[in-house]
Amino acid sequence: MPEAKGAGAGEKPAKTATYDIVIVGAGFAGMYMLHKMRGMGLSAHVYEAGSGVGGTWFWNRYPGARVDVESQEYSYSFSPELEEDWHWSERYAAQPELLKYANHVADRFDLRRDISFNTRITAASYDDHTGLWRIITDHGETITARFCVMATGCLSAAKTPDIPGAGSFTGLTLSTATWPTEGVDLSGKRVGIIGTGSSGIQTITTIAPDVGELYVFQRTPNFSVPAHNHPLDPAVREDWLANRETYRQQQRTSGVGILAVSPREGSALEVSPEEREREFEARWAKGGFCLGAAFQDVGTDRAANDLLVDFVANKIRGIVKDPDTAEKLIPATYPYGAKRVVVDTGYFEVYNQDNVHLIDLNETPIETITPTGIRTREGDYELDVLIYAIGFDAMTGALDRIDIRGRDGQRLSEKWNAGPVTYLGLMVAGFPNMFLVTGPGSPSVLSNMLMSIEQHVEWISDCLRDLGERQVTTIEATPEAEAEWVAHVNEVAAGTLYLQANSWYLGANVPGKPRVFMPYVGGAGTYREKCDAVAANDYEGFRLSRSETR
Ligand code: NA7
Repeated sequence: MPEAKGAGAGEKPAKTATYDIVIVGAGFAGMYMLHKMRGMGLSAHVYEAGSGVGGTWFWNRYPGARVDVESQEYSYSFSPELEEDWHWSERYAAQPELLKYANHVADRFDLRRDISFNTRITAASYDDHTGLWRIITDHGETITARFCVMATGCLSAAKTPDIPGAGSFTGLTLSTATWPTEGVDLSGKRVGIIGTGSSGIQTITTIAPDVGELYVFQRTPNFSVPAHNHPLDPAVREDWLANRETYRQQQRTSGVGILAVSPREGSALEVSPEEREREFEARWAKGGFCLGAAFQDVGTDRAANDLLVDFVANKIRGIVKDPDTAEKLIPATYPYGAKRVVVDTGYFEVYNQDNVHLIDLNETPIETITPTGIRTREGDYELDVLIYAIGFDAMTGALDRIDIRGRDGQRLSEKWNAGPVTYLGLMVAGFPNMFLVTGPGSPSVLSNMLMSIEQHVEWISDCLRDLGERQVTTIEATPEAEAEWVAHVNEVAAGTLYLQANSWYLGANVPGKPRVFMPYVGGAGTYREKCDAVAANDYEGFRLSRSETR
């Protein structure tokens, strides 16, 4: 239980609290972490900037927001009863249903009583002397905890527009990452949207039928595959529940934690053109990420990848009637999958509507945002509404926005000046007792996030139980283990085509951010084995110690 600390006579009472563990963020990671800590009898408290649970699915309420992993796979596995009671309505759940699910979990496990909402953590510093973390909220509260778990999300720090004139627009400005809760009526409006990642593509597809005119400002075309979303077949649910244990185990040992991806062995270059086409077609018809796993070498061999690029290019040409528009929509400068592939519901089709206009920013760059719209090199677009769908400062942004200081006052953002370094994506040398959930250096965004969140939360929980049993108070990654892991993460990435695109995986979408490949691409199953082996081997690569001030 928290200990309330009193203020001296005449002093303004400063709110303070002490817990075993402070958890930052009440998304799927923070919620499960809290549940686990409670189950272990530890005092834990969650601080959340939003007014409710759900993280990504709390904030991203833009029209058409939808998960790109099959619903039953993108859900918690830790409670069979939860799985049995919850009914997903669609193959790919939409944001309102995901948020409902998050709220259902919060209710079911009575989580809210240990969550402070509308509270942002602004600073967290490690006190070398006491061995405790001192955490500050934007309400001026100070919290002390031995352990600090950053469940801050990989895509939670939205970018702010860095376009000249941004802010001068006098119409309605919206951002997909902070869409108004009450929704927005765009019917009949002249709408401009900047950005064609997942958020942009889902928004464009959904609003195109309603708006008056839609101007899509595209800097880089994205690979996008059909979701073939539909109401979830009850037979799929029954099969999932009947084989739950097997499927969950398969997820945990697989490469990305998504069974529907169905990776196929063999090279795209070694089969006949007919067989290759058949495989691509079957996967396009199935929908979702499985297309990228059609052959083993699609992610590692540019020649194999080019065959898939050609296949998708022809699909786009087949859908989009205007040949000039079709060519502009075809990604031609980077391999398939090197930027996050979008899973859409009729995206390319919207360009056949008379009211949808594609503006290729490579041909006609934006010169400035004006009070009435957007000025490109070719002319002015008058708008009623301007939507930014420009992405996130991924993986490190949410942590950078907190003033995190480890031993000797070292700032995390300074330590990460040349790119994030971690041991296993779980801890950072010099920052004892601070855990990251799905941090850089772990499979995170290259895997099923729910599965990777569970893996990290369970590893951290087991670790804390072990430390408690051994009366160890401090765990810290060694600089040597950290350096070795970072080298391994880089080495594995270098064997892939990921480095051939300017993606947010590399930090390339944020001006000035070091170009470092952040997620671990060696496979979620392999990674899990490594984490388990480290724990079994007396926390190899970590330094364990007992402080005087337990
Ligand atoms: P993304 O995937 O980073 O997409 C952002 C888009 O915005 C992308 O098309 C960018 O073009 C574009 N962008 C960003 N800044 C600008 C400027 N200044 N001018 C023009 N265009 C710009 O973010 P999302 O929110 O769509 O998706 C993030 C993830 O969430 C997604 O991958 C899923 O995992 C869920 P660029 O490609 O940089 O040329």
